[in-house]
Amino acid sequence: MLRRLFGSRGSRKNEAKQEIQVQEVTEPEVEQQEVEVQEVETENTVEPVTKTGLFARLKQGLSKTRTGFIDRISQIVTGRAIDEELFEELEEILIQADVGVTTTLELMDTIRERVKTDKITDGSGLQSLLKEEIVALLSKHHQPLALSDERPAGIMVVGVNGAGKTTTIGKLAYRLKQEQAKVLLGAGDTFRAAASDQLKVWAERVGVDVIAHQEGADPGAVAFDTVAAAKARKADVFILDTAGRLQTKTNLMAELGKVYRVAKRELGRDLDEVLLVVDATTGQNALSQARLFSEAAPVTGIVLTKLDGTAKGGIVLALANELKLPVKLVGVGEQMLDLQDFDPVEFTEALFS
Ligand SMILES: Nc1nc2c(ncn2[C@@H]2O[C@H](COP(=O)(O)OP(=O)(O)O)[C@@H](O)[C@H]2O)c(=O)[nH]1
Ligand SMILES: [Mg+2]
Repeated sequence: MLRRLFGSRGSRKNEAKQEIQVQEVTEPEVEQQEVEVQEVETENTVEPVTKTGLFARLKQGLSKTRTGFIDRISQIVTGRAIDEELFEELEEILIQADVGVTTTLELMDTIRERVKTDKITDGSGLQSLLKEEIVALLSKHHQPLALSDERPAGIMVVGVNGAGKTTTIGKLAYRLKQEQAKVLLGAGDTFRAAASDQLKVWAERVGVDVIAHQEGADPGAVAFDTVAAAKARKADVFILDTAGRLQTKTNLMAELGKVYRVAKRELGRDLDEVLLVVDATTGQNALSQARLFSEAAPVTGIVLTKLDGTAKGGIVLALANELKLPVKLVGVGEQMLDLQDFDPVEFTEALFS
């Protein structure tokens, strides 16, 4: 979970010093966050402590889904013999948790098969089997967030309005900064002045710079300037925000494609990641968002936000199974530390524990 995207490099520390003004503003907050985590755990080295802290946050963030999904499964399987009625009840819970009909039916087929071949006869065996099959399903197309060694690395963030794009960028910038990376943000949501203000607030908190234009400006121009500035300032990574748009509005989707091409041309290669931010509470619509955004821009992965706000976290299974796109990050709250690498085993563990 704490996989580093960037190694810590001494030379970057000197560069970071040039941004001293911004850092002064933000350091108290950053330290506060760290203290919070350390209080949850304790002792010795920072690494295991923080890791346990992140797992606790993930568990906490998944508590609604655990109650509405996994706990209900525990209730129905406990002390039951396995029969068709139990399978049907399980199926119903999966569908209600937003796993989706297609994925539920596939999952249930596998489970029915394995119950036979593994000669499972009791409810607790069935639950262990389900857990194993969930890990297998989530691992199918799994790929972590990956930034190449070329500098600057480029990330573009897309999605519908209110999905959590800007918040995700803030959290991701925080994390990269912790890894000693020099980060530059691009305020590509030029629809409303409030949108770039929101990004600036995050930037100030985290202690990174932002490239922004006036309200109503061409988002392609922001993309161009962001990449050019990232190169000129020798940034390690830039993250480009974009305006939210409905996947059904074809002209706006075409504009997104243009913004991507401008960034790509100026960078001289494909961006490292085009992250589609999806709100976990939107249910099965997430699948349609993923399909149509992928047609407009070369989406490389999904960020699933607001898992803390829903009992229907089963959507992650539908996304992992029905799209060729990996879920790369999950959002489990509004704070800086509430963005985590998606790890199939850890995620399932947090869900079942
Ligand atoms: N609870 C919770 N809220 C989130 C999460 N991610 C984003 N939000 C909230 O969702 C709202 C919309 O987020 P924003 O980043 O502005 O969405 P954008 O329109 O896609 O840029 C804000 O109030 C965020 O604080 C999350 O993982 N959990
Ligand atoms: Mg936004």
